[in-house]
Amino acid sequence: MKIFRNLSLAFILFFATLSVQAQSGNEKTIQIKTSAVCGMCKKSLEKAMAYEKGVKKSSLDVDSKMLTVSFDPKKTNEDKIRKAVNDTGYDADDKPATPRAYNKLDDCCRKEAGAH
Ligand SMILES: [Cu+2]
Repeated sequence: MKIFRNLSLAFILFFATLSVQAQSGNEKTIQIKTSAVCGMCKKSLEKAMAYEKGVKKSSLDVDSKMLTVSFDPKKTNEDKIRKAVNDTGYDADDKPATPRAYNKLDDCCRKEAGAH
């Protein structure tokens, strides 16, 4: 009977792989390390992402500063999303914030402010 269990496991794996592939066709999820420091940063970044073309959903974890973004690869790409993060005033991985946007941030949201 063991072979049947292995077979059904193989089927489950097969269909799981299929569904992952179907999803990756029109949605991609990336993580971007940002310079966000507080809940206000979270709101501004998630709002900026909501207005960004091709972005389906986004979520920032303030503690780790990681911004998770799901997007449609046909409509946008990772560089455009990082640029949008920069234009909101935050670093995105190795790309620094756009100075003009950064200067518009509230004092508490600037990276020099540190955690609070
Ligand atoms: Cu902030």
